[in-house]
Amino acid sequence: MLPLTIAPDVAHALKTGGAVVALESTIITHGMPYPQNVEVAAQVEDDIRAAGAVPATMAVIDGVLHIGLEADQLQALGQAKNVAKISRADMPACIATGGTGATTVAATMIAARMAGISVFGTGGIGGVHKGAETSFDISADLMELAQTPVTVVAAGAKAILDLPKTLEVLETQGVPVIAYGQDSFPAFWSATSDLAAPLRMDSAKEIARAHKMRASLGLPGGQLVANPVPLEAEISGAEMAPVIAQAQKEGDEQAILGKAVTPFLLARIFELTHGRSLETNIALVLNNARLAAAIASALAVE
Ligand code: PSU
Ligand code: MN
Repeated sequence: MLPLTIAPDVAHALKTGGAVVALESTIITHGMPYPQNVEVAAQVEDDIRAAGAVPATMAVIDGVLHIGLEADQLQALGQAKNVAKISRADMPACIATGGTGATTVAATMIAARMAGISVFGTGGIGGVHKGAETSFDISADLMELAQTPVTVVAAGAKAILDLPKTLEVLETQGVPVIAYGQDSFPAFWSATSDLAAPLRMDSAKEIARAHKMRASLGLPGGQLVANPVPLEAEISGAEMAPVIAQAQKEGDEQAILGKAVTPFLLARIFELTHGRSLETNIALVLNNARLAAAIASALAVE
């Protein structure tokens, strides 16, 4: 038996065909420092409600999979130390052993699919790391997008990753990558990169239709919607490049590996930019939540 708790407002929306947006919790526990992490998590939920949808933040708490968290649970997660970061591989063991863990993009997609939630808003997805040709470090997020039918709204992929290789793997896996309102594939802190996105759409309605069409064709998997950070909040690629290179060099020197790589780089980049990267991160997460709410609303009426 699966220990599962669905928050009352989420359960109600799902039952009545209302719009619901899934949210991850690794961004809270491993992606941002306290107290901004908890403030942003609450603001994201407020913005989704203001847009007429219901937020469902996912986490495993004491062996129970939660679809939608209460404010005090968000607070506790945001302050807790040593919360596990759970992806597809870790989820069953975490639940079975009564553990507590924050869900990555992959694990959040799994939880969303189980609950019947089709749209998920986050910051950036995991991808192919630089040097993957020797480290084999490729995020499970990419394979999840290929098999779990959830549309994920992210600000592209972080420039700490190898973006061309990330796009190649997504193509190989048959994942539609849709830039929102522009041709360029966004690079998280920067609104554009020098890579063209494979697809472009200009409305939430089109994205909702494409989501439904994948199911109509009997295709597994979801879609990645790459939503550029608002221009007034971006940090240009030229400005980020040396910062990323520095963080990467330190990570290599300290032999940071596996799950620890992404949190290490995000924390170092926060320090190296004197907190500016976090301002940008917050702006893009809120922007993605609003687009996710619009897509979920469009899906609800289609
Ligand atoms: N993007 C952010 N902050 C984060 C992450 C992504 O802005 O904390 C997290 C997401 O949960 C994503 C995970 O699924 O990092 C990817 O980790 P890895 O590279 O270890 O697969
Ligand atoms: Mn990895």
